[in-house]
Amino acid sequence: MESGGNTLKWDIFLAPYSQAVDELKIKLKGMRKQFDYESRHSPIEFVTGRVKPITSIVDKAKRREIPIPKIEEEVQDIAGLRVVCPFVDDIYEVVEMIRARQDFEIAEEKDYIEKNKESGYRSYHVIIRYPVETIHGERKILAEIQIRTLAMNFWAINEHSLNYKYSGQIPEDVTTRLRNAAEAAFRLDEEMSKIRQEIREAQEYFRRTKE
Ligand code: 0O2
Ligand code: 0O2
Repeated sequence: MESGGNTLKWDIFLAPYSQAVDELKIKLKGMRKQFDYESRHSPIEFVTGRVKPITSIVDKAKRREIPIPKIEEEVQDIAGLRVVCPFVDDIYEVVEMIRARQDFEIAEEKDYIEKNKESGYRSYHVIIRYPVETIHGERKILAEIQIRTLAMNFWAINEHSLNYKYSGQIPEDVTTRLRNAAEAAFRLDEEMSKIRQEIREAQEYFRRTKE
């Protein structure tokens, strides 16, 4: 598999990942819809998904010294899903729902909420082994589901842009500001959790007045 020359082989390699992302988006959005149908508060605000761009796969493999044949096992986020929740408690509710599902297996869980990353990053990652039905039979691929609050998401997408801008070498003063911002986001989540019931009642009132 070449990074530049042979795009057709990459297309074939990535096809089951693309199918998995499409299917998982439908399934995870389906969970949200079921809460709507039952007029219950959904722990899911929104769901997004993407297949990792070829250049990012190749860069990551090079950085980690992963040989090409090992990419499938060692680059776990080629298929990536993101579930964004209003409150921290919702994250654990979503994790429980994911654990209870019968249509895939959990390969690994990484809790970066209890223990955030050095950068300040917070999220809960569930790596799953997902069966994709292909014209050649079933193939199990790895997919990463990142579950985080709106505040964690806001921080992560901004930090990600800065990392891209500075090619991973963010200046020290910006790094410090980002760590402070991560703590502020964490405190915002804590405060919002404390007034959660009030917020829910307000949303419920708003929903009823729209009907
Ligand atoms: P709805 O009704 O808004 O839930 P798709 O193929 O359209 O399902 P796509 O093209 O991959 O999804 O888009 P993307 O960027 O992954 O976003 C998926 C969904 O998340 C979209 O909703 C976006 O509107 C929603 N979304 C993305 N960012 C935010 C955000 O910051 N806040 C909120 N509330 N929603 C966001 P859909 O699919 O159009 O459906
Ligand atoms: P992308 O597609 O650009 O987001 P590890 O060996 O555990 O350090 P690994 O195996 O890549 O690293 O897994 P990790 O760190 O659990 O999860 C990888 C993904 O989590 C990243 O994908 C990011 O999406 C997200 N992530 C992890 N740390 C950070 C961080 O400090 N800031 C932000 N914004 N996101 C983070 P990639 O590979 O960066 O690719």
